[in-house]
Amino acid sequence: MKSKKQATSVNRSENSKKIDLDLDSVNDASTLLTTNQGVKINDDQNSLKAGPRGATLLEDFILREKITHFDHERIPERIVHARGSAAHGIFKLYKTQSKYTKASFLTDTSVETPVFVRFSTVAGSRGSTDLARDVRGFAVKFYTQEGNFDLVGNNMPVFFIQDAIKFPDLVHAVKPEPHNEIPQAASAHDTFWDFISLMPESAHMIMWLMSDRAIPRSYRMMEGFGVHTFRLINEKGAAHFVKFHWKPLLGVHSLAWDEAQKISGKDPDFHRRDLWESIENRNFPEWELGLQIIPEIDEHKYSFDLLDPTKLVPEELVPVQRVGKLTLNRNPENFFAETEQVAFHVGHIVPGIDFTNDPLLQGRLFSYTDTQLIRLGGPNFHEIPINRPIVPVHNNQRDGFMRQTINKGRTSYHPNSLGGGCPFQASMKEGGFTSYAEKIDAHKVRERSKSFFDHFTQAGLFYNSQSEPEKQHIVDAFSFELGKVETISIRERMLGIISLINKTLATEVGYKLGLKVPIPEKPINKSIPADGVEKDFQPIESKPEIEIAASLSMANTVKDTIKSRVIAFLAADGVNEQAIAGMKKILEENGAKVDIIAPRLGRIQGAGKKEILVNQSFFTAASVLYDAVYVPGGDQHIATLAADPDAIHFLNEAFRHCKAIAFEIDSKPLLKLTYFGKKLTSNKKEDGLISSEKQQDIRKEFIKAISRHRFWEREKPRKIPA
Ligand code: HDE
Repeated sequence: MKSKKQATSVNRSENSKKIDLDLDSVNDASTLLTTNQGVKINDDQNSLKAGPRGATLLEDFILREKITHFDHERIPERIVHARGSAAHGIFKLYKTQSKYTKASFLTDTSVETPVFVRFSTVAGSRGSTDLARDVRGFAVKFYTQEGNFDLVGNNMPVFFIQDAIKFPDLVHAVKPEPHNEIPQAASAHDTFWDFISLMPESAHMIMWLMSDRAIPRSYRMMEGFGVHTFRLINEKGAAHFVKFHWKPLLGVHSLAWDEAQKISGKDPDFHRRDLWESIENRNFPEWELGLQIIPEIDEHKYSFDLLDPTKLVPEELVPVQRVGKLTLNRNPENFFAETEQVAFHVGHIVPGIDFTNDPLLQGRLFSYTDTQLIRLGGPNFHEIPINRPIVPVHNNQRDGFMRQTINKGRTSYHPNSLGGGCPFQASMKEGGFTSYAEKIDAHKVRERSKSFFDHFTQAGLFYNSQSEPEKQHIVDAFSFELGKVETISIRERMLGIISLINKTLATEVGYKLGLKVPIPEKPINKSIPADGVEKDFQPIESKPEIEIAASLSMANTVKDTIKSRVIAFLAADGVNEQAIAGMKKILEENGAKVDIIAPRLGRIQGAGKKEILVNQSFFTAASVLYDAVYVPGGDQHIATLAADPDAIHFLNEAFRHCKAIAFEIDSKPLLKLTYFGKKLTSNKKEDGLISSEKQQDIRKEFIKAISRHRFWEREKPRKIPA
């Protein structure tokens, strides 16, 4: 056996060429080919046959093992959240939260808790695009010193439905339609909007889904939310309600919808690649864990019900306290073993954290174990390395498919005397989990609390809190999605629901759909109260505590960094190398990445005869994959680009998607050929267009512009070709 780091040859056959490999990528147990039973294989080229031209023998256990394993390489993908990407990291607490919880990872600031985080889209299958308009999963497994805690959240703080019993209906409606399996990873189809238009409780979530939050720039630039209200329990057994948040240190940023659709073609792995490369480049993604703490006494204080997962607690009412930092610093070694096999469960909690009666959360507590049984093939999925806690596991559970542990001894029951009574129950002092003793005194009913029946107030609050461009994007998203719906009555019914959220929004969407806003059908909540008589409850309208919540708009996010942004430099032979070098240096010093894009790969020659390495060509790159564009000067280079339609398209598209573009004064002949070049001749200053003619310090101005992310105001008037 060779040591792990030693270079070696992987194939020992006499005539084969020796290949030197870093043994990190090779199984370190042995360098010889073996069966799964460890038997060394002598011939991996031929199956066992009755003579060279004879039938293959059933006896060939090597062939059968190999083919059988291959046949089972794919496991059922997740029914939802199938498309995902993940990374390892650590969580570090800033300040003890012992006032609220006894969970050690939230009380002991000396501990670094290892984590594994998986981001996902919901509707698409495993191979679908990262860029779907969709909710993003944000699932975090904390390997704490008291066992695993999974915070299985999303990038939106609310959900479509209030009760778990509707989840299969929701998912059937959004998945590709059953007769023709169309469309993939998209909610823009009849069955989804049919369901939604009949489910008024989804109104708030639909506003988030139609907003730019559904098309993030990067997983690293998304917020995360635990969605449900949970409980924190302290050492004395006292409880507080809590909402969990993740706040990205790079701010919350999104793409343009046109851009997202194009990226789906140019690089459907865009988010996966972005996460992977950021970690490889040591631009470690970071979030702060935020807690909104609500005393138990305030349970009924608000105009909404804390147990209703279609409502959020505005930060303006209960501030988010940032208590620690999550840093993702290591990519998985093996996608299948880690990202695919990780099994999250909202029911994985540790002492100091507990549930509430949110009916969606209660249903999830059943679903996540059940789904792993089918997906990972049995009850032993906790033994897969990525799912194992870092603390020892001792119990009397035994056997089953794929059992890894070799339990020793005679006893697998409790109480026992033959095994000395082991394993023992843990007292509270020893860290044993005890459930919060919430008082329950009620009739058994299939009913929903009336406090869940205000479906439109927070949907309206969300809309009112958006900036003008964000509002416009919501109009566009509804117009796109409902425009793809074939059944006119569904479009109309949905328009009616939108009018209950905001009349102007409904009128604008109606205009785009060529439909009059109908008088909305009265949404009805069917319920059977305790007296057994079926009643229809009309939605209620509560008086919100606030009219606008600034925290809900991405316009108010962090906009002071260009860290990890990717900037395109367009160049051709004859480019001014000093301009390139100067701009590149300052952007990289500020944490951005630069790609030189030219008509061909290889090296180009600058005006001063210096060679410049090209990173991408117009064949391999596209403006939608970049955050900003820089056009250096140089007569010959500008003339070449001006004659290249791909270069002109690149610039037009970057302009259309509201990106920062910086150009040196001598690039004018190229810019004149672009859509926005005409604007340059006027003296009117266009935000985000930076020219060495107009700005004193083009480099400083460019950095400021990139950190603003996008200049959405540019979309007005909205007739920009590209
Ligand atoms: Fe999930 N959800 N969910 N969900 N969910 C799954 O579990 C389910 C809900 C969320 O990266 C499944 O292992 C039910 C809300 C994430 O592996 C499944 C209900 C929120 C992930 C399941 C919900 C989530 C899942 C599919 C309604 C945000 C991906 C595969 C009662 C707070 C985790 C799996 C990963 C995955 C069921 C609603 C988040 C089938 C029944 C609300 C991030 O068990």
